Amino acid sequence: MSMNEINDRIEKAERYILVAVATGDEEKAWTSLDELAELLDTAGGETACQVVQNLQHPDRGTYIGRGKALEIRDMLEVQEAAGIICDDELSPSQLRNLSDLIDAKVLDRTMLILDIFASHATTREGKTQVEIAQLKYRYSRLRGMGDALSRLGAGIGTRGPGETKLETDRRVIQKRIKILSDDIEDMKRARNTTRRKRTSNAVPTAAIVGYTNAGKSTLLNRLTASDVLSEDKLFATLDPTTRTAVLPDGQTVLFTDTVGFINKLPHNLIDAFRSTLEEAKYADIIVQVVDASDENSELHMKVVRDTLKELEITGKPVITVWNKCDLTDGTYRDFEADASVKISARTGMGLDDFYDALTEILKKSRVMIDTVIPYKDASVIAEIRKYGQLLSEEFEEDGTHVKAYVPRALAEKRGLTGKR
Ligand SMILES: Nc1nc2c(ncn2[C@@H]2O[C@H](COP(=O)(O)OP(=O)(O)OP(=O)(O)O)[C@@H](O)[C@H]2O)c(=O)[nH]1
Ligand SMILES: [Mg+2]
Repeated sequence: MSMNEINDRIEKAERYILVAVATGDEEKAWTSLDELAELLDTAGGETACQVVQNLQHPDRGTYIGRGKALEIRDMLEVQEAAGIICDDELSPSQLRNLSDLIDAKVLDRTMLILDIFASHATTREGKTQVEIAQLKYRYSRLRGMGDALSRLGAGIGTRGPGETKLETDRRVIQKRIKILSDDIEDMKRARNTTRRKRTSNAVPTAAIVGYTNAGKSTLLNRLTASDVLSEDKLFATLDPTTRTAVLPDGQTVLFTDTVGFINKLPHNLIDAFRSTLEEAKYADIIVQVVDASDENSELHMKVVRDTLKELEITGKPVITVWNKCDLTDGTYRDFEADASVKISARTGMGLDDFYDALTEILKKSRVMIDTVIPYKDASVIAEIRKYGQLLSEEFEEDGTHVKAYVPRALAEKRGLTGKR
């Protein structure tokens, strides 16, 4: 291959002007634009410049207002930009009007996030979920906006999961959404079966949740000696991964790593990922990872709390883990959590505190048993050993006299009682 051919193959990064409307708090708009720039970087694009327009509310027809749109159109050439990316989800008419006004590519935050999800999805379930979200977004925007879509060419915002090409015919889209949704239902059934198997073992489960890039996968790897992909990119993880960890006191716990949350996470995506996030819904404990070194950690925690509420993942004990404390040494507390610890998943600092907090919470969800188990039920003792904490066992005439802490679920399943 000649050098020219090689150069042709290396796609030039697409450059975009990032645009936000501030409706009062301008600082917040700039912060959000910085995050949009990170998203663009993750998608392989480049930020040309950032623009904030102060308005009482986003313009219904053009998002930033006609005048500003024309101003930006004139900036495109100087900035060598392929188009603009708006920091909010545009309505179909905003998308169409803006696209006509600036006569270049127009993307929004949702399209960008969907694009990243599409390229990061690896499992069949993940790919299907992303494609549904993309198709739903397209479906509501196709009518009368062939132009805006064709301007996008083949770049960011048009990429489907894997090899699939994104469909542009409304009728075909509707059919495809139906097929994919049925597929998801099947996968969900399989997932439920696996989970039931797991819960019938009565092993406590903990879901690791948090803002994207907080260090969830790094923590999972640290706790369970695995090597789930972790990188300094947004949304490195899309599919939930469950691994076993053995705590210092010998007790087994299952940890599930989940997809990260982000401010203004597209609704279609939340819906699409509902089934994988059910792993968190059925967990006994929520481990919330926060990047303590990020100046926006408060906002991130609020987003995580709100998203969990929306997914109806509530009423569970929460351990808030302030991560990346190798980079910062402030005082961190979360008064809404049941426990709050400072750690570094990277260096291992503070892990003992984490284990202590976890053990303490697990104890509360465990019961003390003091009972005689007939010799023919020896397998129950094996279960206690595996999932609980055996304090003493004495061999008596009609069976083994056992004192132990066991998960409540196991006690109930085996009819183990507190008094002999
Ligand atoms: N300095 C420092 N960096 C960390 C720590 N934990 C994670 N990181 C880094 O933070 C980045 C993100 O880590 P991940 O574990 O991929 O984060 P995540 O929450 O799984 O992110 P997504 O899956 O993308 O939502 C990586 O570059 C990690 O190496 C830590 O304790 N200290
Ligand atoms: Mg991850």
